[in-house]
Amino acid sequence: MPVNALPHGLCRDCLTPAQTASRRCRSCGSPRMLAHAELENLFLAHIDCDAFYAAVEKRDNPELRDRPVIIGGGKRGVVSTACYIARINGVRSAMPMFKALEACPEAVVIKPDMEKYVRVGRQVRSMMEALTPMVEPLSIDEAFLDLSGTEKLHGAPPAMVLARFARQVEEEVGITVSVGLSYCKFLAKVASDLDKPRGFSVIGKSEAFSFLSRQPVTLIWGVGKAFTATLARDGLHTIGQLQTMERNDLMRRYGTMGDRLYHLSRGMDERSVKPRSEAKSVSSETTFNVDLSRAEDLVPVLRALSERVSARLKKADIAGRTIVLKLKTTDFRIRTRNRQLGDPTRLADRIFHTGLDLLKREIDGTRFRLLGIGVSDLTDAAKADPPDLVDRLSHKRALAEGAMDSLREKFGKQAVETGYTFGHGKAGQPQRDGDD
Ligand code: DCP
Ligand code: MG
Repeated sequence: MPVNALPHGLCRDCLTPAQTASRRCRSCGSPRMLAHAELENLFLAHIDCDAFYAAVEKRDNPELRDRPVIIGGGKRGVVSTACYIARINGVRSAMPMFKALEACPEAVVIKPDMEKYVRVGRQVRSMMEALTPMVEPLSIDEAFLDLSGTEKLHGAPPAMVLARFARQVEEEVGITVSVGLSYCKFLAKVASDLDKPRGFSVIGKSEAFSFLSRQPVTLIWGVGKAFTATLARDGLHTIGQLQTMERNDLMRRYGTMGDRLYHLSRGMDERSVKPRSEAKSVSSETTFNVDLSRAEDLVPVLRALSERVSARLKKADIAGRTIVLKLKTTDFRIRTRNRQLGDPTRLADRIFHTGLDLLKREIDGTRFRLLGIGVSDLTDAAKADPPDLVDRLSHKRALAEGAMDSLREKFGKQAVETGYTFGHGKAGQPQRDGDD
């Protein structure tokens, strides 16, 4: 067999290609064989780490290896995740801690160390990015990979590349992953969950329809608790039932979700893998219903936009050093004004006050149809907003903003409004908003 020939099977331990579907590897005797008629034609993968937080803690403390481990019990008092030993006893993510300990009293409970998990998650992600630039992260421990067109580069088809990757993560990171390989996102994600932990499942085109027919409707992406209940009221429980229905009928009953049910139930999913592009700046802008010229109308809008930019920076765990104000006059002239800060920021308050300084100089009776605020020179959030000892007030403001963030997280966005946005700025109500 030439080096680049496409194997129909392979051993996941010693990575030897196998042309036939034997139960054990002829080379190393391992039973972890992977074989599928379409193995050489499938390129869309979903990779998800197994019991992620718990696996990282077990790696760092080998004494925990054979013990049930639960990560959680932080502020919310629920289980973040549990290792597979604890899961055998019925412990699950999002379960209240007291219930988890009822189910598994001998479990070792560990408080989450988010910084560590983010670090490990990034390490795994950069290993994925070494395989292909087409990596779309879904969360801290999972991503889609489109490996089409990488065969020449790797000298091996995607299935082999993925098996190699899984082994490499075990050796270099010290945790395990599960892989799903298919021809579309929906089934790749479903596949990665079929054989956890240390799994590798393949769903080919030939069996997709019959495989799906036996599954519950809850497997379909977007079918949550409420929608499952709606479908159950209509007597629909399995994907097989959806497969017998007309598209028009499903759409009439369930709107756009009906369209999704129609396609996904048949294994039709055209969504492509979208790598998260490195943003050069984060900004937000608004085009007004009526042109505005007065500070009292513009300032509340600036405040709201600053909050939005800040929220997005915080979510992405980044910060920026340059604040950019953008204005568009009624004759469509664009004015941009920049200011570089001493340290990068992601705080709404600093973005707003810097933007306000820039805005004040532009208020001279000119009528504006658009206002935007953004942050560029992006960096990691770790360097952002050091406690400012000189300006105690700004430090206090940063703390207050942290407190507002946690309130918002708890009670929703509307719970906390600052003096600038609350009840102001009706005239500046957006006609059209845009984020970049
Ligand atoms: N997580 C959490 N709260 C939840 C679900 C998950 O804090 N309700 C965290 C802990 C998990 C991590 O996110 O370790 C990844 O989530 P997964 O859903 O991928 O769960 P695990 O990786 O823990 O387990 P699995 O092997 O099922 O993927
Ligand atoms: Mg996981």
